[in-house]
Amino acid sequence: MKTRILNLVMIMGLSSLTLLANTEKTEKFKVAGNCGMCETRIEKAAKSVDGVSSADWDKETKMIEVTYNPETSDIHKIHQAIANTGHDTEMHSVKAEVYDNLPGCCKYERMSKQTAGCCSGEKACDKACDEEHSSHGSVEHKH
Ligand SMILES: [Cu+2]
Repeated sequence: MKTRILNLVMIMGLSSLTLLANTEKTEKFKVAGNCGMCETRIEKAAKSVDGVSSADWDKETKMIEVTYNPETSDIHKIHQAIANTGHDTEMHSVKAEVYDNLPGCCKYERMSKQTAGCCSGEKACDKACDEEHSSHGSVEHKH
């Protein structure tokens, strides 16, 4: 009887683990960049954010696919981390001096300022978004 209860507890534990894993979100967005060096830099930046389990940037399509846990991380942080290393994203543009410090081969064509994701005006910024943005350091925001 005791083992049966134990088994039941284990099964419940396992299924809640599965539930946790299911809360992971995968999102794709555009990140400006050129070469393999950019790819390494972008993916490293994305993965440096807590809660991000994978990041894969494609230098042909300029799209990054990130898988993260929305409970411990959020997409803004990921955009911000990438922009901090010198790469424009749909939400954040890089400060000129950060961009200037990139190696020559990585000097990509700057993204148009019109593409700012949450702040494009199509979708009003919510409070969390504003707070997140107000804490920006080296990132220039597109408001
Ligand atoms: Cu590069």
